[in-house]
Amino acid sequence: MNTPIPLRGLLRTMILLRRFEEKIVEVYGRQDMKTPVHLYIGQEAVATGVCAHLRPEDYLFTTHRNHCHCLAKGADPTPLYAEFYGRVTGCCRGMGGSMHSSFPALGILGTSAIVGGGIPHGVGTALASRLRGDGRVSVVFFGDGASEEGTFHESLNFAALKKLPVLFVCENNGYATASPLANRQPSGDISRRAAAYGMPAERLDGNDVEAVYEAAGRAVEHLRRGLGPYFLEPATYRWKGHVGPGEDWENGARPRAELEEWKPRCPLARLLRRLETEGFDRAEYDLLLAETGARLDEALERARSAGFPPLDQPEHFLFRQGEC
Ligand SMILES: Cc1ncc(C[n+]2csc(CCOP(=O)(O)OP(=O)(O)O)c2C)c(N)n1
Ligand SMILES: [Mg+2]
Repeated sequence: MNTPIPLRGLLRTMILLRRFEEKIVEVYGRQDMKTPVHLYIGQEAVATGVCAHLRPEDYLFTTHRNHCHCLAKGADPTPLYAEFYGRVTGCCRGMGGSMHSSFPALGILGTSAIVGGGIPHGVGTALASRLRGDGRVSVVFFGDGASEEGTFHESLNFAALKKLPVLFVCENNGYATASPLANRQPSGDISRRAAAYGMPAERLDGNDVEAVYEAAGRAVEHLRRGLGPYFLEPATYRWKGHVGPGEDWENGARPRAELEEWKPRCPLARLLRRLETEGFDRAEYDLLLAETGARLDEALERARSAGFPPLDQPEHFLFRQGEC
């Protein structure tokens, strides 16, 4: 790629993603955020590096682990937090919880917590873009577990057949709930299956935001040139448990030593080290952390102080025309 990688912009996004979720960890014990939360801490380089190439009108589909994909696409933190608190100002008006984020103005038409459920949705919007000739691309984020669903194969086959502008991003974090990949698949190489459908498929280090940015750049350019779908398989690791703010070794779901092995590979620390070799000042990083933290504290408080949905008004459940 000839254009320089916007490292500082990527750093700002990664700090936002990390601090957004750290705040959830901080407040979750108060028991007033009732939604289950599937945290993304440790995987931030993937959403950051991919979404940096997207335009506001491009479509994005994600999963139960969706907060950071939405933020990286440009979502406002306040309606996300408000949704987690079940407030009327939430992105689903307090009726969806953290697994169903929706920001139609940002091309996030709705999120499915059914594993693999977002994959055909992204193929559908890509087909719509092709028929309309509107130049939008679709990106679908999903986990290694979703590659075991039938819809994964149906969707990849159809997208390749019709040469649709859809980027499949399989975030291989090595686990589906408490099941390690090695116990579920004969070969851990998911991208080979995508390649078999006749699309470019790359495996990469999902904790290296520069590598993700470059691969996603190649992929999105391929889509925009009308050359058909593209598949990325970034390898990464989630620091928190499958659901909730714990770490999943306490309950025997995975070995603590494995988590400790991955922590030094922190994608944010890695980018910071890289920037420091170019003279980036640590004080600037600390300032960014503090500013982002203060902004998120405000968002959290604004979210928590809003009212609950009017459960006696059935029309509250209906989407207004033009909302999606
Ligand atoms: C069709 C379906 N089966 C099972 C579940 C329960 N479930 C929720 S998340 C999950 C694991 C998903 O693993 P993966 O796709 O790798 O995503 P990750 O949680 O690692 O981000 C399972 C089995 C579900 N939501 N939908
Ligand atoms: Mg997984």
